Amino acid sequence: MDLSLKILHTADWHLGHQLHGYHRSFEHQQFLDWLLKQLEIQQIDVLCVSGDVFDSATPSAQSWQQLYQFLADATRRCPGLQVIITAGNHDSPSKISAPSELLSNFDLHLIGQVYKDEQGVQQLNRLLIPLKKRSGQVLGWALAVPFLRSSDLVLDAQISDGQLRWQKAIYELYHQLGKLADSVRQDGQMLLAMGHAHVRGGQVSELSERQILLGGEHALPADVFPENCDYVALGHLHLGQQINCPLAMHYSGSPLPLSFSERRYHHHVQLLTWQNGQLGVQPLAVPRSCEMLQVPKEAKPLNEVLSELHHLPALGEISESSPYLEVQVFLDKPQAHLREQVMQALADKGVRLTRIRTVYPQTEKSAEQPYMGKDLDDLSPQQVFELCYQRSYQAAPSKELIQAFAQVLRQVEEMQ
Ligand SMILES: [Mn+2]
Repeated sequence: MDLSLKILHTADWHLGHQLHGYHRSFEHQQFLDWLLKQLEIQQIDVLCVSGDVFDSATPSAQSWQQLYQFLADATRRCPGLQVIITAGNHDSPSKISAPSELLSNFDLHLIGQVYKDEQGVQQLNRLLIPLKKRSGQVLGWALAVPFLRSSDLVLDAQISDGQLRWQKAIYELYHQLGKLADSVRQDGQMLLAMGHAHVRGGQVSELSERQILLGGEHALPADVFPENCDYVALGHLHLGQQINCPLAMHYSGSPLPLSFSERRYHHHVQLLTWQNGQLGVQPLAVPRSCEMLQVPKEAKPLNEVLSELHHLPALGEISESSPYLEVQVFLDKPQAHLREQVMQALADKGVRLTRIRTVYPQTEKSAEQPYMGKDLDDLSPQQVFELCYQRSYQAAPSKELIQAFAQVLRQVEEMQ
């Protein structure tokens, strides 16, 4: 009898995402079609999506339809398939949870938040989900933990440091869940933890993770996850990567680049095979359906840029699969009709212009220098904060102030 369990770990789909105004639904559909094929070919038993299934807390009807259609196709073509989707920081906890009662009847688990009873006591058992083979046999357990907001946690008022208080509460939640799992787990059954967080040591992308974290300040230590886990399936960082720690802890990464800074990522999903108490981990590369071009490779003066653009192949009409293009121009002063000139050069090129990045010469050496020539888009909120502070007080903000800012930023992020 085959006693292996096959799990696909993915995250950060960001359905409904737009890149500089261009809808990504075609690319998402290509990914979902590919994923569906993998579920069939690889005979997957469980699909885990570790947060940020949607790009926004108010997904459009089209985004919901895309998700529901996928779930309908997946369960029809792979009878017995189990799906576990947790909410990320981009998702609305209540919207993700809304259809969960209905969908759990089909072994489709949408976990938006940590459920609490009328007395406000956490119902951790609702986050513990048996991992089943398609035949129905339980071969493991998942701690299906969504992105954790203050309202999900039991915060210890005795701890004065906000960061430590938050970390401790997350540690407690995962460790209580780990114990709960151990109380039901039988010999040879796998334990998988899901999480949507920045774990210390993870490499972030420049732009699209909304840099709520300051130099790792608000990153969680890897030991918040219980040591009895066989695999930690993470979401939030868009670069697929393994965290250097004693546990097998991986970010699957997003299946498609969500900003130009991610254009060199090799996107993949993680194929996990649990057999005889041993775990095999194998990345499966996700094909990219739309190219991301940057022309020139480095900012150049306008005449050279226009010449390079003229030399691009003429691909004709723009379609939903046309490459995206970012143009980089070096200017010594603001240039009138810049966009028109670029658009003219691109008339028959069949590429989608996302943005023109203008770079100006760096004049004086100052604390602002690292930011010179960058657009506001290029800066994280804390960089803007530091810059404003620098301008007002001619000094860098203190570490405490930076931490306080990060805390406020996190609260704002949670409210969105
Ligand atoms: Mn996220």
